[in-house]
Amino acid sequence: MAFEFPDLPYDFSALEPHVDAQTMEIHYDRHHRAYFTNFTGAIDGSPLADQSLEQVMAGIDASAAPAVRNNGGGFYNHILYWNSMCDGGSAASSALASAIDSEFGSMDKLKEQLKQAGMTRFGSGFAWLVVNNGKLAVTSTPNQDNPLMPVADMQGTPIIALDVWEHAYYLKYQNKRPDYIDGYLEVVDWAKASERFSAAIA
Ligand code: MN3
Repeated sequence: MAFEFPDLPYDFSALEPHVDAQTMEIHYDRHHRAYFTNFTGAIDGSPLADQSLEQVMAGIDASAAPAVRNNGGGFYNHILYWNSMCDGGSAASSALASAIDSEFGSMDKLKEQLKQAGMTRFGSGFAWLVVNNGKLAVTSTPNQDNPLMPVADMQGTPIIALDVWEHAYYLKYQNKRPDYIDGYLEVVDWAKASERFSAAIA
């Protein structure tokens, strides 16, 4: 199969004021596109080119080529990040909402854990809501790693992705990562997250 660089699911300005249009344009059109280009270049002509992106991620162990790990992760992670947000945010399904209540106590408690995971990820990386062994959990990964990779501290099926690289927020928020995370949490697409949750526990 040939990998394709997907469209952004909304306009650059859709997430204003929480994520500004200039950041979105640079993030999508330069950062994400560079990961895509470098990833497809790195796997060109190799057996990985015939796998799905999820299969490639599941094969990233400690011996994986850095060009595949970093650029493949960057390609996958940003697709999920864009699809973790929408204009104005959205509501969780009753199934996801009740799983959040039983696992974290409330949606607010989950947001606190996501914020904490994003704030305490030193340097660059991502925070995640995942399904791990059938249960929701919050985790984080360094650089462009993700929970599909066997190298991750906690493996699982990603439900939402929170990019905490400085390129995700520095133009608007400078060093104030906690304020960016608060903004991100205002625009989470819990409806799409609910679809991923349902698929993950099926
Ligand atoms: Mn990024």
